[in-house]
Amino acid sequence: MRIDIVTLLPALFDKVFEESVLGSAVRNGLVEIFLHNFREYGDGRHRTVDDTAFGGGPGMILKPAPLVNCLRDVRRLAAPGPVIGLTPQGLPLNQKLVKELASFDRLILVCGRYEGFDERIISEFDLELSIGDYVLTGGEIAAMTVVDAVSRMIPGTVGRQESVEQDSFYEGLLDHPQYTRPATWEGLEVPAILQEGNHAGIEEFRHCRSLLTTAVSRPDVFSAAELSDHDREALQSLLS
Ligand code: 6GU
Repeated sequence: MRIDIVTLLPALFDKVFEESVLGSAVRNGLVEIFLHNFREYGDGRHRTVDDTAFGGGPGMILKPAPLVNCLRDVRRLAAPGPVIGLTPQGLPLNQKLVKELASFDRLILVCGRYEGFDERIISEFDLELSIGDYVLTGGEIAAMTVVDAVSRMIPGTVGRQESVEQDSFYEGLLDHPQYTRPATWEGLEVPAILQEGNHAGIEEFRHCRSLLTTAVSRPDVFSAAELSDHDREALQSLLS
């Protein structure tokens, strides 16, 4: 997958794309990332990219021309892909959207700074995305989040694809708790069933714990999950 990122702060991305799982996906060519600084398209000697708001108000607004001119050049660099603006007004990112985004061969991510984009920039976007109900100083950290979440859906980026398939949210439920050695630590025991070789039993135990954790900590996710009759019975017996 090719990901183009349009930003005023390309240097912010360096470490994130060099290190860890994402770094190795980049080195292995599973994900190709290109950074584009739209400051280069700014007006005048100072390469100005922002101005005050019409109608007044605090903060600076990103001017349409520099960003849109940059974006048009970026689009032409490769086969088309959705142009995604990162804004707090966008569609909230979730795992289902991440999976859909991972099916494209190319994504173009546009990061804003200052108080926001001039509204005429927005019509260039195929989609606006938000990473949650809080405000960041710019879209860069949101773009990193999108790149990270999408990259790990590409086969080969995460060591074993099963680990992706067992993630929180993958089947619409949160992950079950995990344990590693030692079996007893500071008096706390790993559940006995996990220490025995009964694979069907372990599956059942984990699935029940997923259901329970989801019901307790994310009732919104739980109500959206498709439960089987077996799931309902299992929960009933846990709660009775
Ligand atoms: Cl995508 N951008 C900004 N600036 N703030 C956010 C966000 C994006 N998502 C949540 N908060």
